[in-house]
Amino acid sequence: MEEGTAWDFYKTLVYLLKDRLNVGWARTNKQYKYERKQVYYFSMEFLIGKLLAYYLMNLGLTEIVTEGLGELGINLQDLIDEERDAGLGNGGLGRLAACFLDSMAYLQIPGHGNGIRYKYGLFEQKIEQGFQVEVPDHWLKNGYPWEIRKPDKAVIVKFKGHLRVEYDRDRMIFHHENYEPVLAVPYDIPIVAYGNSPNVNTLRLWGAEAVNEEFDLASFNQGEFAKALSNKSEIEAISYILYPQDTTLAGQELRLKQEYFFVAAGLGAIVRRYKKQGGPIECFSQKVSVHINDTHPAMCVPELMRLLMDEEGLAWDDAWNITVNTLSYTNHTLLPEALEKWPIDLMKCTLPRIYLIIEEINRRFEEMLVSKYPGEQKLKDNTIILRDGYVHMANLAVIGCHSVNGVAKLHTEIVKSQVFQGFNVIYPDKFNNKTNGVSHRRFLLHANPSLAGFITEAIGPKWIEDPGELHKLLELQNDAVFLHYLSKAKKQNKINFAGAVKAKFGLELDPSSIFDIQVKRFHAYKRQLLNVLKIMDLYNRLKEQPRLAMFPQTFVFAGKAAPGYYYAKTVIKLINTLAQKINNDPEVNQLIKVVFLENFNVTLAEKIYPVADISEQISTASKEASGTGNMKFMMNGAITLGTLDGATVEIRDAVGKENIFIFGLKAEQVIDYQNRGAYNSWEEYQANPRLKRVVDQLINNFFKDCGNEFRVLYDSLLTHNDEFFILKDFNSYVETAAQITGIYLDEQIWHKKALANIAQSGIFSSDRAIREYAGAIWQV
Ligand code: B1H
Repeated sequence: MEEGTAWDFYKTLVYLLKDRLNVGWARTNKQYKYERKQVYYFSMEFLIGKLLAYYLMNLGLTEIVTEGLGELGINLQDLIDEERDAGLGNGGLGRLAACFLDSMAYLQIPGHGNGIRYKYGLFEQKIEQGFQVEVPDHWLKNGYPWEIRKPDKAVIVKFKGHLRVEYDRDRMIFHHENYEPVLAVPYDIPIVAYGNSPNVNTLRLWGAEAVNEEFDLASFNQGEFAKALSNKSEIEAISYILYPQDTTLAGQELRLKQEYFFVAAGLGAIVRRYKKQGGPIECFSQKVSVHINDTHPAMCVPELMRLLMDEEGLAWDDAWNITVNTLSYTNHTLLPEALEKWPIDLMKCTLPRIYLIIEEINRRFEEMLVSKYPGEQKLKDNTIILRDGYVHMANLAVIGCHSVNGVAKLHTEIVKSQVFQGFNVIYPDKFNNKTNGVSHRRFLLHANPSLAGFITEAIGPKWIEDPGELHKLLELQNDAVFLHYLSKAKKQNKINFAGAVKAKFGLELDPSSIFDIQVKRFHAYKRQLLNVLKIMDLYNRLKEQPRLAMFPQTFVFAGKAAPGYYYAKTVIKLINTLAQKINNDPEVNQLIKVVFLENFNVTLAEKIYPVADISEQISTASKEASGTGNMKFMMNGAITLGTLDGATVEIRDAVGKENIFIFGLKAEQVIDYQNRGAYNSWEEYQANPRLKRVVDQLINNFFKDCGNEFRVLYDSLLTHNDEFFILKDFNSYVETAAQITGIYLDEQIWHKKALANIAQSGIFSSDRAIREYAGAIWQV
């Protein structure tokens, strides 16, 4: 290979591909142009990861490109490695949005993504001396060849300023004056579906810029003109960085601006496009669906009202009907710290017109309550938008959307019976369930080619387009040869993975050990700490009985903690400290190993799911809305060790209880304990010597030189009464973990269970989820 770096070649290859895609992209857009209803998926996060290798596979070009490059002395894999992993999301919510785009393109639904082009994605995680260290993710540094900047489609978004009201007979006209204009510039990324003549859909990400000379400044007056060119850095800060809190809100002004920024830019462009195509505004909701991914884009409600009234001249009631019929909302969490609320004063000053509309929505809603549910104070407190000095965004979303869905059956039930209990009385028909799904083409076909190859050999390639076909694998449950292939694929994946870990971290993994894996964001409710206590207990027992009969096990962890989340970061440190201790202890390290893999992202995830034997899904029941990692593991033939939480309940229903290992409190028990205040963690601790020992080891110099480092964890369990029932579930977890590893001794039985998991995973494809959204919510 001469001249040019791998990066140059990578970029050239992407440009060539984009050229080739342009025909399909234009054709898709044209096809979508007339008549058909358009779906816009609004999300603060799109965790798309790397695209090149996946798109080559989707286009059926991998082989020919490999050969062609080979003739030039270039290795395709080297170019694939050059791509930056686009980490514009925190975790499940962002990756779900990416899988949904994938499936919409595949199903030929005119589905467009709408989000923010963050200059910095989710931080990169380094582990130094066992601690998480955050490094900025400057992913755009060398440019991003997949995106296409569209300056001609830029729009102005207005912040702050004040309103001047003018009366035109019975109509009020609002003039937004002295505002701070921000230029929203769209960057389009192609979403390339699998297949012969694939659709190419679009992910549109908006970047914030100071209004510049290129833009039509004629539309500004003198004062605005000066302002338009000033505070450049303050303006560009809007699309500077993704907030790294998963399931915790960041109540800052900048975050509020981010939310309004991509909502206003996106909706503005949609209305403009609709009108350009000659659509009468009265029919808008018949031709456009806007879906909001959690409440982060909930300002779609007042912003669409503003567009329809202030810009299109509609009256309130007509605008309201169109708005509600256009919008739909997915709730992704019930954790109180994640339910968005904005201080009224902040919103009033940052978005004066939007606030005014919210106030009017709230006023009319209260009026309805008074006439339909007189005197029902509890109902009112539970549902009104403006309360205690805050704007409650979930209430705004429920009132302003025609559909509200949860992301797993259990979650939807809890949504209806707890958080939105009041709304379920007022609008019972709005609520529905859409269990999450994941792209089986990305996380099985692409991520695990050896397993995918054996599947295709056995049942043909139809499963790629129709994952329900995976059912056919059930006929092979007693086919020793096929079970052997399954085992072979897993083993080979593990060998390759161990090689990569050895090369990168110098750590020796045993590919014939059981790979027991927990990868996800670090959060108290996900209970990585419970897993650690289990491993500590195993260590203790091995030290006491070195001949303890057990199959060798490798415990793998990966995931990021929010930079300000002290508890979660301490759990990461604990895992690394435990890993040091165990991996360097010759008395146990032939039997158990602990690994923390740094910087969990989509790229690493694709390598991890295919090597898992055991999938740890151990959240406190009722806390994990759905989970999607659970589905990715299952598809790759891992067996779940988990609680009955989120979509894991549905995984159990699909595979049957003999093919999954369930332990712990059920959601209703957790909720009941909480309601009665009846849990006492101290009693659990006192009653169980094995448990008491591991808890004490957090603070008694079991970890040398760690001082009081893990005291915060100890205190959370005892002083603060173990909010997430770790001690309560410890016993059944340890027992169930022992059962599952016991099964591994018989390969045949194990792989039969693995096969059942793969075979039943079709319903967890995002194709199924998107079909449900398209049919029941978007009506496309
Ligand atoms: C999920 C979030 C989330 N739920 C706030 N909520 C955020 C909330 O930046 N923020 O402010 C970011 C993310 N993420 C996850 O969504 C759930 O915890 C998972 O259980 C679920 O599978 C996933 C997709 O539905």
